[in-house]
Amino acid sequence: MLKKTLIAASAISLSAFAFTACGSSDSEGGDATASDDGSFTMGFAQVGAESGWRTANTTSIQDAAKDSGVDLKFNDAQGKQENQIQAIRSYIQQKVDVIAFSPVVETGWDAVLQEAKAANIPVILTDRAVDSEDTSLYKSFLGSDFVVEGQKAGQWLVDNAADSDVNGDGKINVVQLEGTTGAAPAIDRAEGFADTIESEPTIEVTASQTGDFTRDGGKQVMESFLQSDDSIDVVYAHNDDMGLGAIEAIEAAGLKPGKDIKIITVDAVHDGMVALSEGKINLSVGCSPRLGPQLMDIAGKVLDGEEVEPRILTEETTFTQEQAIEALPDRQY
Ligand code: GYE
Repeated sequence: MLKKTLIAASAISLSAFAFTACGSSDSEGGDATASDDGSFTMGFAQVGAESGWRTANTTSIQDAAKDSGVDLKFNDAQGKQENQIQAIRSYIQQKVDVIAFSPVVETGWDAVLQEAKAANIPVILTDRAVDSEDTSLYKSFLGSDFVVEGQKAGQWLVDNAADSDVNGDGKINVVQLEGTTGAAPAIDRAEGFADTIESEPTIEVTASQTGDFTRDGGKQVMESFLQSDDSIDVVYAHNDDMGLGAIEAIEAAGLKPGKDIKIITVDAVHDGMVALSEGKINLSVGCSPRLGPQLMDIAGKVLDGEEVEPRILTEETTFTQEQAIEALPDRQY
């Protein structure tokens, strides 16, 4: 037991060293105030690099930190909650001024968030929610409303039900590619969609499985769906990347994505928008990854002692094939 604790402790201090070595902060931190010139140190614990959305989100955060003179310490947790917890603990040890993170899953954050609170380091949730009942554990949650995104996806299908019974059996059979199990966007996008399609009894989700928000995951799950079911009318993918993986599987099976099987995705980031403009995706629900500028702004306010809203929503839209063709030339992600 003691040995285990020692190993764990040395792993943490080793990684703390690794983080320190990459950063260059001379801030005292831990006192929840920015320095006189408004600059501060932020520790950011990112989910990983699982999707085009995530890559654009990371770029936005890094660019915004640079633009606002924030000393950013950045960690990529490779999709693992334990890595994120370790990164947050390291930021606490380093006494950063503020911690921001995008929680890979909703549950299991109370202990580490209590440690940050005890160290007087404010925390800002970015993009994804935690299910902690104690909302004093974080100052604000910035990001999209994923339930609404699921509702928009469902509403499009309800509105286009007449054209979506591709195989003509009188039912609209939907297969769902879920995001990472336990992640807020996977839970909420499934819920919003399910609630909305209830108004159209011919629509039914016949199979649903996680593709972990990755292209490969989406491809593999779609391959197995196609092998066991030849009556699929629609794919609802919780992000573009899984939809793009599904497109590969559908084409490999000799079918036309967007025609023989309709595809609805969420994110509307670059590669998804291209597939949409080519007619391979039928609708993509927008979810902006460009949270960096707003995040730096909120962090600055928190450190200045200003009140911030506990929930800050980003505004989103949806894209049809025609709208994707129009939007693509000026789109930065
Ligand atoms: O939709 C997906 C990514 O949390 C909103 O995570 C984000 C989701 C996004 O992997 O592509």
